[in-house]
Amino acid sequence: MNTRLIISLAVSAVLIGWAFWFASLKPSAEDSGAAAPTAAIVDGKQFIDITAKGGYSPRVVAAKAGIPTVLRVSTDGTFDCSASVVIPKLSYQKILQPSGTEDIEISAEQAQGTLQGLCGMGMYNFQIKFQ
Ligand SMILES: [Cu+2]
Repeated sequence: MNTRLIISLAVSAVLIGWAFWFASLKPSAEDSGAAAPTAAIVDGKQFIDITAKGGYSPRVVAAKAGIPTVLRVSTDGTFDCSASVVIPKLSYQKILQPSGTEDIEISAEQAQGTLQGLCGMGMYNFQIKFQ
């Protein structure tokens, strides 16, 4: 009887802790939009560089909407889950090499609004703001 109670208390403590942790992640994803680095445009094509290692940097990139874009994700000894990149809007999902670069093509039509990328677990994210 007692062990059951202890187990159920422990389980609810973990669940509550998890919910708080999740809730605390949301605002930090939004408020980093102030000083967003801007993507470089070379010969009508846009290049965005993001480094994946213990998260993504920069977290927010400002880009021009409606032009073909290459998202270049670099890894450098990345053995955490940020090497597992998911971009829901592009139906993109790939586990990158621990060190290297990966070019992800974004068509002019896809370069609209905010494009969000996540790690495989959804704990790290980055945003490309096409405007
Ligand atoms: Cu993760």
